Amino acid sequence: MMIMWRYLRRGMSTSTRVRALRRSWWDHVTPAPKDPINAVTEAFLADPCPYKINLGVGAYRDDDGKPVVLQCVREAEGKIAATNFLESTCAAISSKLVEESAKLVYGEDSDVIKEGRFAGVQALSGTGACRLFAEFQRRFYPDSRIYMPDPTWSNHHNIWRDAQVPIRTFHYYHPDSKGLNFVALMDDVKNAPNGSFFLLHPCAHNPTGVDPSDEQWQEISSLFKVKNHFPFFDMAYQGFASGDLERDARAIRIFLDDGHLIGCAQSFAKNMALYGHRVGCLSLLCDDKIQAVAIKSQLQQIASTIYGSPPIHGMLAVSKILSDPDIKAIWLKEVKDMATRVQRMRATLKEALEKLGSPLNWQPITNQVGMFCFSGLTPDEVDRLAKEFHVYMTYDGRISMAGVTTKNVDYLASAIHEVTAFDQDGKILHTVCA
Ligand code: KET
Repeated sequence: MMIMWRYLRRGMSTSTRVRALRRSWWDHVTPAPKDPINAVTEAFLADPCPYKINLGVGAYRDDDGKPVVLQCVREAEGKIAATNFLESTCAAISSKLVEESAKLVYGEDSDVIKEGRFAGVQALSGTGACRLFAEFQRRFYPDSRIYMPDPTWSNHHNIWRDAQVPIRTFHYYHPDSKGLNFVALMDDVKNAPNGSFFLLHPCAHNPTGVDPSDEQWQEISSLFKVKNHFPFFDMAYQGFASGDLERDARAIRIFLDDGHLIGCAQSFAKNMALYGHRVGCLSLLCDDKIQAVAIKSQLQQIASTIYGSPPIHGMLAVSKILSDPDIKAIWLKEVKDMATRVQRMRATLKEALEKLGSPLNWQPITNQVGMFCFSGLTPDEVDRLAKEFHVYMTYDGRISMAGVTTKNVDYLASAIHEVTAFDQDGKILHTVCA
């Protein structure tokens, strides 16, 4: 600044002065690191190849590879379009959304619902719900950390980092077995300081597709009780693991039965295919109604300073779907259909790789659940898939199974077989089962 004023005093022209001032404001701003998932979409869009495949972002696609508008959403939109909403009715419907969302997670007949022992707010999809909670955690437990699984959805790290909550990871995935590293996970839970915050994926873990069994969840919950840890569940794929929303809530119900106070971020981006509408919910269980009122007001206050209030259109549709029994029945069937299509593609991809004589073990494709398959493909192999075969996925080898269709699955299998069995010069890479 001092140097600049010296220049100004020496009689620079006005435009030079303005430019000097402008340069000084933003010179230090460099490009942010690319988001690993959005970077895949960008590379895919820039590729002119007609048979390219996008297996990056975890958003549902139909068997033609197209985004879907679910029938339940069409029905709900038909009903809400006829109504003229006043501000007060929107607030009431937002509360309805929160109540119905909480029922999905904690159970229609659960005591927390009957007694109103939860604080919930509408949130900007799953990301917004996580961000609100991270901010809440920092405000009310400023010295706490968050423990998250290794690996986890890449944005979890950014969200808690931006909220200035220190991050620790806990063991989760075993690359050799391509399954859960349960022993190491339990050790990490045990060794964390008592009263730590833990981020858990209740079903369809992203990116691994590996979930603990009910018995393992039970053990985790019991250890959380002993250690007095706080479980925060990020529920972005309810319905996608098993096709049944109740079944996919079982991990949370196990914790609930053990008497934990729980936090939960919910997203309707995938299970209602409403990605662009940003509809979600954050709920925190409380000891009583008085606590619930206080916590809700704090969450609302955090939201109001960041974005005011959330958009209403998607919220109206989701509220309608959840509260109208006929439309809800359509939705439950559609969730089942989406999950079944993804499961079918898992089986088909595995079979196709085996038919090609791939020497690798592809069993994990069907053992894993949810939207993703953590394939074990290396960054080099992922790179070759994009450059030689126009198949795009994140560098950690995560395949969004929602992008696999009956039309592209054979091509995908041969591309994966090529990059895993042969090097770029056609030399054989593997001869025995890995
Ligand atoms: N939690 C998890 C575990 C998750 O995978 C996502 C999105 C979100 C929260 C955020 O969801 P939303 O409701 O859209 O805010 N994951 C996929 C999409 C993305 O990154 O945007 C993905 O991993 O591809």
